[in-house]
Amino acid sequence: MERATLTLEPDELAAGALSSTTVTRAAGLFDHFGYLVIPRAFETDLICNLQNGYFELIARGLVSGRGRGMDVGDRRYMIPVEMRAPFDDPRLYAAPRLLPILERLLGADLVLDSFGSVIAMPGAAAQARHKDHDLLFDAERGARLPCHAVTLVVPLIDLDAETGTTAILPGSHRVALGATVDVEPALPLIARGGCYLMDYRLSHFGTANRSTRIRPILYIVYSRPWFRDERNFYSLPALAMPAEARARVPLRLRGLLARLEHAEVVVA
Ligand SMILES: O=C(O)CCC(=O)C(=O)O
Repeated sequence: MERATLTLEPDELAAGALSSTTVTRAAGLFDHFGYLVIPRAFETDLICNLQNGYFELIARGLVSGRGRGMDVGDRRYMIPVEMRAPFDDPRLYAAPRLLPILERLLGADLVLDSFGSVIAMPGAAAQARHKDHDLLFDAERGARLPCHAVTLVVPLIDLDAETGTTAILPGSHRVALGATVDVEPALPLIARGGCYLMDYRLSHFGTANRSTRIRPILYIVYSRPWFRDERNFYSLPALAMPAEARARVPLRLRGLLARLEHAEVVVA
């Protein structure tokens, strides 16, 4: 069992909502470890739809690695995903079992900052350890601040020792990248439906994919409204949703998706 794992109670799973005790426990674990693994965060049918949708994109050549995204390691690519069906499902970007935790961590006026995926091809070597973004201001001050952005990772296949996972250095959100963190990495090997949240300051790396299967994960970033990741999205679109999907966004979630107002639409 991972150190920072949030196990949901049967009544929370049935109701699809979290108790305030669970939200407080989740926020405390996240603040301490810098990450949180949440098995059974999503409904199985949603993950099946997302998996089918992603494999369809691959079949249509839209997730072909080079040219469609950015190399982020050996045979590993970051690929933007347009938020059209099934990726426009509010149960994904505003998951009822996750949104209360994200709101507690980032404030009620949090926004979706980017929506994409990382795909590790069969045989991909491990990534170099990194943080997705520098600490704010300088390392000493940035490490002491509350969290300003969170990455939600949603695996689209079951993660096991062969497919690999994301190796997470617990507590590394509180130190600069080069600083020694004397801890064993956490290796969330979770089944589909589970996810992990990572503080944007966390040191981590994708492990090798030793299987013959591709390993796609959705990589979705939420932030406080004053932070925008310009570092990783200078050439790739951070967010894209076609007009017909935008029209279906529930009113209560328009604030969360406010950045779509300025986002370009990627035509597949
Ligand atoms: O492939 C993974 O598991 C993680 C990828 C990642 O952390 C990154 O590209 O920043």
